[in-house]
Amino acid sequence: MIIKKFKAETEKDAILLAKEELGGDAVVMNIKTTTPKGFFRFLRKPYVEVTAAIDENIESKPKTEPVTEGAVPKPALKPVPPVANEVSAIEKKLNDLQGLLEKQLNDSKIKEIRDGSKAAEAVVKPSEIIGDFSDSLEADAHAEATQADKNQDKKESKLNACMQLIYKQLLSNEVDEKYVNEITGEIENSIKKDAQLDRILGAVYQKLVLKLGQPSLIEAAPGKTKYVFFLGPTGVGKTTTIAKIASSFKIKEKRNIGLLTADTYRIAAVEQLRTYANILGIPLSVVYSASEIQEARKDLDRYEIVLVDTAGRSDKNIEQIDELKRLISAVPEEDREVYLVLSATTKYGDLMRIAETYKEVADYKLIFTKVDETGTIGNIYNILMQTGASLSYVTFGQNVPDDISAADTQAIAKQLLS
Ligand SMILES: Nc1nc2c(ncn2[C@@H]2O[C@H](COP(=O)(O)OP(=O)(O)OP(=O)(O)O)[C@@H](O)[C@H]2O)c(=O)[nH]1
Ligand SMILES: [Mg+2]
Repeated sequence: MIIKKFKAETEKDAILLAKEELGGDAVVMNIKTTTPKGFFRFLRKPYVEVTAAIDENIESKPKTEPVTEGAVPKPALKPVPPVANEVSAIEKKLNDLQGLLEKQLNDSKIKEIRDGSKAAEAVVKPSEIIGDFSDSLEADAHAEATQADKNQDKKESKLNACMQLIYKQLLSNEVDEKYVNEITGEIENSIKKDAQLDRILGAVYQKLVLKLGQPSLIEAAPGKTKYVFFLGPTGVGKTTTIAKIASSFKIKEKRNIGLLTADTYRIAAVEQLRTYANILGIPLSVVYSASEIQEARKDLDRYEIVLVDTAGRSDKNIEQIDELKRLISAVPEEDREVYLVLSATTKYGDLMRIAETYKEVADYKLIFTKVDETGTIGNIYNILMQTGASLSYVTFGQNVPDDISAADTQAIAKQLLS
């Protein structure tokens, strides 16, 4: 991975410079507008500094080739030869990095999330952070580079030491060890042995973002009604999430939407959704069994999108899971989308079991709720890797409609490294 900075008067020009030098596959990692400081600041113009990166492997290929995920075998992390001084030096850098990240998180937007004052845009832009990785480590990394080529063994031990620290960092954020091995193995196989720490971090960050993929959100099908089912265990936040999404569709996007609930299991469940439906002015239909969906569709087929609430179901109750299957099958596959709602606070083992059971019900996309209630989000990564499902939304609080956003995979990757 090569990380370079490009300065120009405008953001557009700086990105152009980056693309010219690094090629079309270059990834913009940070954009910083700098206002001149000091006595002669009036004589200097503000400028924009873009930090861009390109995978070295990609650079050696023709520049038009798309970035592909390397299917490189992933050996477990090799034990690091004891190079105590180097390890502690790198450890210090990572600690500095951690301090920097924590300061940024506390200072700025995460605080806003906790205060409940911002929604989608409140997720910290990890590109800002990765820029700071480079800034804070640049000088050290340069000094390191001049020493690094003394001999091959030393280079390898340095790389191993860096990788092991990143390895520990991912583990401490509860990324499953097998996925940590996968990531670090792929990076070790693709990065130069004498790569500097900021480059290694950048490469891991980029790898995480690629593996997390782009969020896949609810989409209307032109001329047809899309039925969007929300499934999941009890109390994870299905109904609240539906209310948040319904509000956004109705108020921000001015879409013609309907609500349907099949959750007649709890007496208060229908009333909960009806309250939101009344506030938002969205019609609500209720069905008591899968067979009633066909009848309800006669009326609901005039809406663009129908959000369907279901009763929380234990993955251990086969009968309930079968009932869910029947409910979903009442709508043809091409007219439906299924979202499995999981709480980020659920234990990894339970999440794995739930995700597997619901696979039998339908192909689903994932929504993670209650990310505000946990300090470690490794499970989001783990379940994505385990299921191969796409991530869609994350929710981070009880406030309807604010506490939801499309999953920001850059923010997640950054948090996994912080
Ligand atoms: N902290 C936090 N609480 C949430 C979030 N989403 C939902 N909740 C809360 O979780 C509780 C359960 O939410 P519901 O929407 O009723 O959950 P459900 O999955 O529909 O529950 P059942 O219908 O009983 O299966 C409520 O107190 C919500 O306010 C979130 O992102 N963060
Ligand atoms: Mg509910």
